[in-house]
Amino acid sequence: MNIPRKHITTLGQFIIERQAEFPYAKGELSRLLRDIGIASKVVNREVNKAGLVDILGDAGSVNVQGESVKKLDVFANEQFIAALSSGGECCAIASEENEEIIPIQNKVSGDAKYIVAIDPLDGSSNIDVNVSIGTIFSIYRRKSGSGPGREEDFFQEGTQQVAAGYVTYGSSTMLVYTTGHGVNGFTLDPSIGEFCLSHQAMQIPKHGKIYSINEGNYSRFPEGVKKFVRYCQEEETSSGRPFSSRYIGSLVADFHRNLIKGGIFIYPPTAKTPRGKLRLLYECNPLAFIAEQAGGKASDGSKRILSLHPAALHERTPLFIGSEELVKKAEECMQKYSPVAV
Ligand code: P6P
Repeated sequence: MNIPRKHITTLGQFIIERQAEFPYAKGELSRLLRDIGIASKVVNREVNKAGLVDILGDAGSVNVQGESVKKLDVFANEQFIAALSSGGECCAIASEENEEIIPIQNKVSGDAKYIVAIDPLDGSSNIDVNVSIGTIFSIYRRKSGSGPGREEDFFQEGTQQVAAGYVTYGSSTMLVYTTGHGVNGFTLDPSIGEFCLSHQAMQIPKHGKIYSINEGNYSRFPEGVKKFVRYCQEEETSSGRPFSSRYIGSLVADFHRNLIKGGIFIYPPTAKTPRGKLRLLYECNPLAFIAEQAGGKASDGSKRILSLHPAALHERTPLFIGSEELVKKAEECMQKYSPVAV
């Protein structure tokens, strides 16, 4: 019996089909997204081999964050820089792994109109314990004229993003992205080497029952965050409480689970780290764009993440992100018990 094969839409086909959403588009953003998809497949291949090939372990160097760098971090960073530099659509990159921006000057990118902020391999401390890790990217139009992009091109509010997405390298590898017209997820089919549409028009459940926060830092949390955590732990069946605590310690994995199941992820400010740990440009802004496009919410505990104005490439911000109702409840607690950031 000839069983009709379910229609497969690859990432490349989807991007081209949806290109019509961009008036006056000449295909540059489509090619840029495809370049990122190709680099992700190369990184995925090495992530999957990490246990087999001597690519684990510290590369002996430390990155701009003062964290020991794993060889896979270096490899991933090199892959995305190479793909974006040769693709001809990007005129500058801001990477977590590089203190300064990487201006791109080649004969084609002289008039490249896009810049990319990227965390090439987030959660790298989980590489050698085989926990899901991820890539996070954010795309803006350049503000400067022509030639290589400049640092000031990156100091735009998150509302100016033209696209954002992440790749989660886990039990399966998925690429999830938005261009401001909803969120779509693609699962890598290794048998054909293609990202295939698997999660169309993703929406985060309004009523999440998961909270994700590193409770090991509880004693350092602002009073408002402590109150919210206790709210999640109270017995109150009509609201489904107590909620479940789920924390992987890998931002992309925690965010992806909450996007699908509903929930809230919090990386709060503390007295020791008043701006939290996560970076605005290449972690919080892209995930906030996706969260809002999926019907969720993202703030720093009071202000919308996408309205924050960056003044430095690696600046940090507290992050409250996920199901709208849970983020609003956490903001209420912060407003009532910790009105001023600690
Ligand atoms: P903590 C990984 O190092 C990372 O940057 C994110 O992926 C993750 O959400 C966070 O740090 C975990 O930080 O302090 O809870 O270990």
